[in-house]
Amino acid sequence: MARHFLGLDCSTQSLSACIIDLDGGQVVHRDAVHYSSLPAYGTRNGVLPHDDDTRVVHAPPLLWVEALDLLLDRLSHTWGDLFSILAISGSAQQHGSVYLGAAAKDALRGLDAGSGLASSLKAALSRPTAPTWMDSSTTVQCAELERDMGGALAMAQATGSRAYERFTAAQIRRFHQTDPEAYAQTLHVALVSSFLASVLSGEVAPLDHCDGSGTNLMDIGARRWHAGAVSSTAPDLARRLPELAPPWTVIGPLAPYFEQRHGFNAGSQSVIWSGDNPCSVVGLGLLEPGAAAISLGTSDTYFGIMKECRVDPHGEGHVFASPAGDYMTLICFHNGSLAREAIRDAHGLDWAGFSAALRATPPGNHGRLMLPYLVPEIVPRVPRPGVVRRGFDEHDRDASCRALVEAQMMSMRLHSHWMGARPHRIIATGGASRNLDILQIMADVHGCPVHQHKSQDSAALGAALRAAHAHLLHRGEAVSWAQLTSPFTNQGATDREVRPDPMAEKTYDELLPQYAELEKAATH
Ligand code: ADP
Ligand code: XUL
Repeated sequence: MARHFLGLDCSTQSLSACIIDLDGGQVVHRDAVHYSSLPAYGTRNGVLPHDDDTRVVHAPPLLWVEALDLLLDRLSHTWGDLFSILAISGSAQQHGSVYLGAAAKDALRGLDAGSGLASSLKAALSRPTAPTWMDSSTTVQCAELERDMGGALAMAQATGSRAYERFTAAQIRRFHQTDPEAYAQTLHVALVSSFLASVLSGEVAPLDHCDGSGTNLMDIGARRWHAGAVSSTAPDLARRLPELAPPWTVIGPLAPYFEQRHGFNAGSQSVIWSGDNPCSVVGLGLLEPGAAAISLGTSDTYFGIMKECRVDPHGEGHVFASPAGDYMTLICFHNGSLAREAIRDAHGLDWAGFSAALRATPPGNHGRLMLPYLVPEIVPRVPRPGVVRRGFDEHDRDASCRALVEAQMMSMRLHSHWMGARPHRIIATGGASRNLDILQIMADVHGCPVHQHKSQDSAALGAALRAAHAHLLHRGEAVSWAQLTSPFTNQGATDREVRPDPMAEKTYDELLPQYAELEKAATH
């Protein structure tokens, strides 16, 4: 019988699934539920609008669990019997936190197949919404945390990153400060990944080391909670945090709910979840230093592998534990796909029109530059939105589209210097990686070939591969990451490689210092 594994990806805008056949070395099914198909939760692009403060960006956890029921229902119709799935793991948007109260343990243990996940878990939450990675409302708390840890660099050396607004520590601190009663009612603080793993397991689940690295609370070298960071974040936090565990941990069998409602095998395993960027590392087969990956999802991220832990001296980048056991570097840009969509929509274009505008303008855009901070930016740190244009105005459609994408790519090149040698190859993934005109600018700015990953869902694929890896290890079988991932990630005949144009490369080498100057003037 074929050995099937399911990977889920709870991302900002959708929940997706990827089923792999391990022996056939291929993805056998994919499906997704976009959160806009659950309008009762009132989200836009997967998050809740906040009337008073645009820096506050939360999402309702019950939306994610209702999407899970919907997706699993769909899978049993569009793919077939879920009985053959041996193990499930997942990938989730990083940093976001879910707050569970006294009723959580019983609610998780007693998930009711008749009423569904959302109604079974309603009473489990001590806070109805979860702050997400898009939230930038905690600048004050970041300063307080860094002060307590002995400064930004000390924080980075201890936890892999300086204090960041979206990281879980600052979010927990703000929650405690603004709503101490609800904090007191909170028995468990989960991350999105460990919350959904808890639902699948029917018990409070551990958090994997990779997603733990996105909290500012984990000792990045020792991979355990950092006592000083935990105690300075909020009172009695230590007992509220999940256990930390390696990314190949089998939590146990799936909760009976999933057999009763969705037809899974009672012995099917629930494997620890991880963050979406760490899962992409596996899904892209990025196991050694040298190549970099760029994910063009709701956020744009730039990441690579590092053998030993070396933090960014400027404090802009992060070091995370990697799912294969060593380290990964990561930089996250807030103005990613939604900024591209905003400029596209402002000029009444569709993606074909946006691409046509990129093709109608030359590399370097005649020196026209943009700083595209449509929302507060993470890197460089820009607390208040503001768009800067040099040499054109907002009505110039073609110049705007090119200036935006060039800015995004130049910013990635500029802010990834600290990672060391420039990559010899970039692997592109995420929703916008299907756009070859964007990938051409990526190749030209970075001066190396860009490999378009076969599919845009490397995070869900990575989760499925992690499920297989944990399952095999649990059975005592030797398993190498390279062997496991290569049938799924090797470049095949259908993949595209976008090569840099030497003239364009030269243009960008000359333009980069000007972009850096403009950025410096606007952000200092
Ligand atoms: P996430 O995983 O963060 O929810 P995805 O990786 O699924 O996001 O990417 C979704 C984004 O992909 C959309 O917001 C959209 O802007 C972008 N996208 C989809 N198709 C194209 C295209 N042809 N060109 C550029 N961007 C695209
Ligand atoms: C990474 C980050 C985002 C989220 C959402 O640090 O904040 O990439 O993981 O995808």
